[in-house]
Amino acid sequence: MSNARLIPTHPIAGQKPGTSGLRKKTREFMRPGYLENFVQAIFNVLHEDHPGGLGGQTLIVGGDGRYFNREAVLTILRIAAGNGLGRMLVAQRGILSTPAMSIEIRARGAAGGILLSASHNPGGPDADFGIKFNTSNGGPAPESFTARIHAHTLRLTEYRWVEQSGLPIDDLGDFTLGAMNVSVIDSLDGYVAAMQSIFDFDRLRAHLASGFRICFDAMNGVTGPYARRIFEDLLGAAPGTVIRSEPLEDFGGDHPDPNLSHAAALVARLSAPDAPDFGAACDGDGDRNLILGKSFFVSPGDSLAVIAEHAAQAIPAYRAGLAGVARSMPTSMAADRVAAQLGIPSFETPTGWKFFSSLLDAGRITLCGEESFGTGSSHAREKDGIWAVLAWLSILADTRQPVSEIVNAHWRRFGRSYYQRHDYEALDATAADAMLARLRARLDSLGGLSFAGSTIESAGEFNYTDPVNGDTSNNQGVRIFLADGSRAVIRLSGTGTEGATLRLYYESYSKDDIGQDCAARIEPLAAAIRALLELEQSVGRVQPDVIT
Ligand code: VG1
Ligand code: CO
Repeated sequence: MSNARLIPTHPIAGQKPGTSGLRKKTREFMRPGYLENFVQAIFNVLHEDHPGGLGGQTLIVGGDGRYFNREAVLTILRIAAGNGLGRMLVAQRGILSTPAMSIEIRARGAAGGILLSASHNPGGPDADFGIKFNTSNGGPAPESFTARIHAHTLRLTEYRWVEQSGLPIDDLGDFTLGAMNVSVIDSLDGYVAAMQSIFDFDRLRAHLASGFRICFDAMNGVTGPYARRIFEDLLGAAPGTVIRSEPLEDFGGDHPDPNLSHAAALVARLSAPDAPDFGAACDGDGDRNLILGKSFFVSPGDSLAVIAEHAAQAIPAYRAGLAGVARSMPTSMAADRVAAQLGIPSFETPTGWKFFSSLLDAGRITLCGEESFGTGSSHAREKDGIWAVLAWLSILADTRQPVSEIVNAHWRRFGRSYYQRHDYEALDATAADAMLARLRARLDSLGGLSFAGSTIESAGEFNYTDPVNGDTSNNQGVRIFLADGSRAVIRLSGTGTEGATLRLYYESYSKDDIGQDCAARIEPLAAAIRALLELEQSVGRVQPDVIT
């Protein structure tokens, strides 16, 4: 640490990580000291946990390639060297998908990783940026850890820095920065090898060679190079199978969010007369996935349930069966029904992938997922978009049926959870908070009320106690259960960067009546919730900005 400089700084308010790290407007991150403070706060926590110093520790750094990614990587390298870190592995050009980061941390025995992404949110100087710390299990740091980071941001007086110009992060190889060893590692190799160890690539290649056509939309995010290597080079899909495959700093000006609204071009392609058999997309940092058949959308809750149903049969890594399945609380209950049928436990966790980590680490679950287009397994501690696409390809190769028939067969066997999420974005935060406070104050009195053609059976906050480590996380969303088996969930987003985002989740289950229009089925429940919240009077909105 001999040549480390101590740069004076002042605490900055508001550096409190949310559902998945600290996310803010890019310009805020570019303010002098903003990124530096947060990174130093991470190192302060690491110093507390390693009183003997960080000389023996390895970290990994990379991000989804959005605007400011490179500058942030270079800043993190200099602060890491200033803090006496022994070794930093940096992804080539600073670009690494979120699931690849998780897999690399685990494979290389690193103490953790610093990941730069605002995920599915737009990139650019006037858009969004984000940073989070993943621990040695490869997963997002738990709340106990991020709370310590936040506490440090409120009392920092300096950060540590090694000045050195011309850091060659574009070329594979090693260099030193002060006393820190830096290795530039390939961004794709480790991830691709992990996928080859899970799936039967020969079988998938044969299925594609038999004329099965796919289209993968990388949405100008980080997955383009991974997808080209896997789908085109290794599995032999036709050149051009991967569209929008060039990672761009601003994702081409679009939201790299794989849902029916933002992946509209892919959705249209899957509805065209010459549509491919299977379509998929991933978000900006590669952890979310969208699954489509010909003119058919697979809702994320169904996707998790279908993968759970078929995994042991269709995917070599899960041949011995699943230990259990978990879903986030607002996610549809479809996976629970598969777990019950398989005779394995199912778990319901708060929103955010970090809550799956303890269950995965303890071997209590093999698969997990969220309604927000996240699906994953014990191979990583982040959701994994390309993994989900390969899981679906495996099921398609195994059953030799179209996507729509696989899902319909699932519904015939287990019944169907009609499901929608309605998002209201950029609301006045004070008004949104007040609306939820009024709802909370009424929760105890709602039982027995006539509601959406049924009756409210119970209403309350979701409070969670982690079954492995006993950690508690309270007030994770309001749940309203009706006597007819349907439910609604009301919560505010923890990833937004502008005002408040209200998420309203609706689920209505039918054992036998599986062919209805989803929106029509959901609407009475949605209308009743809007009325209960006095949505229009409270926040001035009726129509959601995004429906997924
Ligand atoms: C949203 C989703 C949540 C997901 C999180 C991070 O959080 O609802 O399911 O884990 O984003 O995903 P929130 O608090 O805004 O509802 V990603 O792909 O942004 O890392
Ligand atoms: Co993401």
